[in-house]
Amino acid sequence: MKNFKRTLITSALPYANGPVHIGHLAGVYVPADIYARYLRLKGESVLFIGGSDEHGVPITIKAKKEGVSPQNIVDRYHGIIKKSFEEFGISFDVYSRTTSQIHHDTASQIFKTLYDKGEFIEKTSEQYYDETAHQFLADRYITGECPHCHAEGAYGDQCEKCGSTLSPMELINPKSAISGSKPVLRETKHWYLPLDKYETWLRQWILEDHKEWRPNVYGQCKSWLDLGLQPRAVSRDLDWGIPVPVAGAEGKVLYVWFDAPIGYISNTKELCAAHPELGNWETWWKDDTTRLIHFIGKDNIVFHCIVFPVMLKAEGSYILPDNVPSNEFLNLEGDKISTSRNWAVWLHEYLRDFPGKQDVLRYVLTANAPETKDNDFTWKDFQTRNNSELVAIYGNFINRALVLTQKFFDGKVPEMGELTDYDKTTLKEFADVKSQLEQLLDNFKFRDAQKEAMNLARIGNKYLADTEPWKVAKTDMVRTATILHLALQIAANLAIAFEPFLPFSSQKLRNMLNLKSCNWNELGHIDLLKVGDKLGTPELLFEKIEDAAVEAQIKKLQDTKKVNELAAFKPAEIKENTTFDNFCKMDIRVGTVLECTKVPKADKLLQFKIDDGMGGRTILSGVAQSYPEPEKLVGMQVCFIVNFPARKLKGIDSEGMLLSAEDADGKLVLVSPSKAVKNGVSVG
Ligand code: B3M
Ligand code: ZN
Repeated sequence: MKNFKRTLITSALPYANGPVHIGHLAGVYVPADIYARYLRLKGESVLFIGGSDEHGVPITIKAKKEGVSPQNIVDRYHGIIKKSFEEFGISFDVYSRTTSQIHHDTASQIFKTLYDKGEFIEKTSEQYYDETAHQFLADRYITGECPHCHAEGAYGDQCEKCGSTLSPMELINPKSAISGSKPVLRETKHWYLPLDKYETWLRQWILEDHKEWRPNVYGQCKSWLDLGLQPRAVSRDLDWGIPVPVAGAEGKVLYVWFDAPIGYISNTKELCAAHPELGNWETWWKDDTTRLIHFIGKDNIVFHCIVFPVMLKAEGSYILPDNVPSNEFLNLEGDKISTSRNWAVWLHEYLRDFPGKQDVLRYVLTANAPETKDNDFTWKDFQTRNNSELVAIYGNFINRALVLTQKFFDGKVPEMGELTDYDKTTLKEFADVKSQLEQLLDNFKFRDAQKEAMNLARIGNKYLADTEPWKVAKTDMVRTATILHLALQIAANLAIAFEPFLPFSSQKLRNMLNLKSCNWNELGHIDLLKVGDKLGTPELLFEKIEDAAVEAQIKKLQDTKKVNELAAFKPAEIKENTTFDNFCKMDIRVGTVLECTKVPKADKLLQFKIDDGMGGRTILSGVAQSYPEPEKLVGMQVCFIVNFPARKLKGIDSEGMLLSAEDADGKLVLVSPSKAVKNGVSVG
């Protein structure tokens, strides 16, 4: 292991075209923040770099849709995203943006250096051009019929219906999404980064020298390398982005994935310029005693493990990442999180619904972190983890220790007397919590690390439950003092151990304990509080989350699902023409339900007794699953066909057929006149 002197932590730059949701937090920002806080607490030299990714086609599409400029879009979302991160305690040293001047200069400079070194291949190819809008079309700007599933409206890069990856040339009947016109092919020149040239080097650097990378990351890199790398275009014909800084490149900008990772460098520069005490930015990026760690989601692996390292290697003066702890995806209630389907828990909405509960979400997202495989967030699990872990274990322990100290010792840390064997066993149990936590955190196992911290709370909680100081106080104040002394020392340890994970609660706990310092190296000590120290006022560290609160969230998601289903609903195709005579042959009538009951041994059927104005009739209908309380239908008017031959179902004669329609949930809804009419009247 190399002797590193400092750590540079980066976290993926989110696209500034929408707010951030729990998937972002779980996948990238919470783990990166835990790591940054942990290293800072250890007194190490660390920078944590963030920022918004403000270029790329999706931003221009959103702007066009809203009829505003791309700048307007990124200004809006950069603000919203930055605020959400602040509110959740993501402790960036800098959170800047790729539209900054310093970033434009830095990215142009790096492109220029590679260009001058002859690192790019120039290639002319044919691309779709919109002659009405006078511009080349990005893949997303071309729609047409999917060559695989033949759905209309597939994009030039992907068909959302069948999920296949496409190239614009494969689309059948391509259309420009800008003008609607048929695009033509036109020649255009672009610059390509020859990844293939670096394949041998990459194989050595990743597959041999970084076997310690997470299996999902290592595996993805290996399959890319095994498939063989191709030169990748690093420029685009677009009017939003960083202009390609060479002569003859008018109307062309750097590909967003070329400039975005350079944002890590630009943002470091910006930070160091404003804070000379942090040293020169180059020390952070060019000195090989700096350890560079990229936190990202799995869809960004190739860019951070292959493309960006090749850019840096080709440039020649930069360090390369030491590790890229990428997470898999977090799903929501069993479905993939999706911005377009609004299937997400948005951070700003969470805070509106659960004010002050940032740590609860941080805790649950880490407890379920998708470190090795995709994981699921459910509101039920959120509630359970809060109520039976944060409240019942951690919160309960802290509350007991503090309230009892208040009650028996006037809120001052009591004297520690002689230790019993049980005390000693308890102390032993948490003696190595520091080394255990370090072992996990150093290896990016945040989920297990948090479990370990919770285990310490469990030890404390059990200690009080077993020693029962509230009972001992009736007979032995010396022993009570010892118990509470130890409990308070464990509490102080918890404030440190949980700081990286639950920073808000740790701060609150430190206030309650009047604990001034918070130093990782003191973890495991039992002299963090001094006898006679006055404690602050005890407050609840966590509160119970009631059923109604999570039910409201579940309901909100169910409503979203309904809206999506309605939006996705496509009416059936119109049947072959019929004639008026044919229509008139159908005798449809209106009647009132007199009785309605379940048919025994048939879970789909209801038996209707209907006043049809002609002496009444019985009709069986397969709507039982849609009407669990059939008696409620009594009195309602329904429509039915009367000139069907009667048929026997479950031994009962059914004399007609009720009309119904399917709702968004697939439930059948009986057709009823919008106003009362006479029973027996014809529908036509
Ligand atoms: N904006 C993609 C994303 O948000 C991209 C990450 C850039 S990191 C340099 O998934
Ligand atoms: Zn398709």
